[in-house]
Amino acid sequence: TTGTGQVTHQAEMVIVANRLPFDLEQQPDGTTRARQAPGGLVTALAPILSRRQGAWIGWPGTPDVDLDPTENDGISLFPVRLSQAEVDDYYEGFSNDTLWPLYHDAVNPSTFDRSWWESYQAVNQRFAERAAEVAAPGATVWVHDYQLQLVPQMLRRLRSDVRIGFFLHIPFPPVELFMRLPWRQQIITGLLGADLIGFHLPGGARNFVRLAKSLVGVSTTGTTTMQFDGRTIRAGAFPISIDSAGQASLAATPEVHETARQLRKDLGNPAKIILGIDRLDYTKGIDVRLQAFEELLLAGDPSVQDAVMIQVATPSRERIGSYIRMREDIERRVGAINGNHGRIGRPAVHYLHQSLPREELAAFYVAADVMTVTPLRDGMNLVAKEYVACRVDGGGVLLLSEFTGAARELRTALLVNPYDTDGVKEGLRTSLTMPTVDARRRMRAMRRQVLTHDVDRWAAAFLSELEGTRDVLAEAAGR
Ligand code: ADQ
Repeated sequence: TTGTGQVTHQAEMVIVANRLPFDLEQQPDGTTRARQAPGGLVTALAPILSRRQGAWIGWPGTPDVDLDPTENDGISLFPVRLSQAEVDDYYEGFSNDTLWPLYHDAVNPSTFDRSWWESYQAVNQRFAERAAEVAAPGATVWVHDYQLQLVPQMLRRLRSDVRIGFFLHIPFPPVELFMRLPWRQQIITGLLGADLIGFHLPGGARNFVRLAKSLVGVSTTGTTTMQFDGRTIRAGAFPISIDSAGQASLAATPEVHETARQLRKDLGNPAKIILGIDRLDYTKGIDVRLQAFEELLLAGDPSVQDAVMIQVATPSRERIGSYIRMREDIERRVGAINGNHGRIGRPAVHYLHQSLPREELAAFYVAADVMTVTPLRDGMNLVAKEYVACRVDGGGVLLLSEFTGAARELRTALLVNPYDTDGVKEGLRTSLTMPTVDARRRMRAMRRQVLTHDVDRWAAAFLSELEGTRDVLAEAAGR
């Protein structure tokens, strides 16, 4: 598929996502090359994709460049071109400044801009057309996430023969919030082009079905099966996970062990290490945990004597106003805590605004006595699961927000309401002072959950429901 850009009806399985799983770059000789380590989603889908002439359609990450299709690890990659204006309006605008805040409980106000909506439609149409070109007759097409909610219906109009699945990686909001969206009916209709619509939680599926009934008039059988346009459409819960075994074996390597030991030493061998790892996003509640830590320090609480906090925040969406303001707020708070409570060579909070390699993240997880995951709202939260998978020693405490998808599965985490500052403080104090037997018992139950429910199982569950067979399970198990 390299070179000509002429591709027709050949892939049995097509993934459509805003981003390609690899960054693509043009070589001096004009050919395209993939770089960067693959993420969790592609790791899970790669074996299935390579068995089925799989293709992945997505934006390569740089605006205004035309790249030829290429192949990497047995997956055909089809780049979709986005102009700088489309990155501004479709991606940063409509996706990340309209839908993202609205779908996350409106924790920040959404901007409703009609020109962004125009751009969102145009880009969704382009993705749908690309998928229509690439898919083989009767192929399975799996569309991902909030940036592409119109693709299922647009693709169905072009190709009524293909089977279409859609998975939403973020929460699907309560009906009252969704109703604010000026284009609510179009979004619901767009999604109804799919045969199966997947959410992390049953509540998301229920919200969707209620809206489809009231806005589009679908009829329903049971709670999750809808009839629309002469077709049957199902909505369901498919909680995503990680490559649990891969994460655990990474954490068990001597290199990671040594890096973790060195980290503790570099920190001056504190009594406790408190860790946060997030994309720098206002939904993640980074301010919540800083506030709780600071209040315990201020009160001279014995639990934080000789504790240090590490906050790793991956740079994210750095051109959007709300992200710029939030970053300033977090960095000011970190400065204030260190100014008030640090000593020379011993800051109270270590803050890294950096993206780190997987090995290094694993060492942070291994070193951390308390992992703080305190989002105001989060679809799942894979960081919580990565921490659990990395604790091959059976130690560590997870302080987890109730408002994450992960909280439904990791029942023995220490659950907190991130809006309740006293509750988070109490949770942090409890985490720091928890008796080892109690901590280990909780961690044991969480490890059982994460190790038996990995991302392969998630992909297989979704695809077998979409295709109405158990074959995918066998396929995944046989790898
Ligand atoms: P995100 O909002 O990005 O995902 P999350 O699920 O926690 O949130 O995934 C973040 C990933 O980025 C993790 O794999 C983590 O290891 C990695 N990461 C974080 N900080 C990093 C750093 N500094 N350097 C390198 N890597 C870092 C969205 C939804 C979630 C949902 C996922 C998957 O918002 O709710 O769980 O998709 O569906």
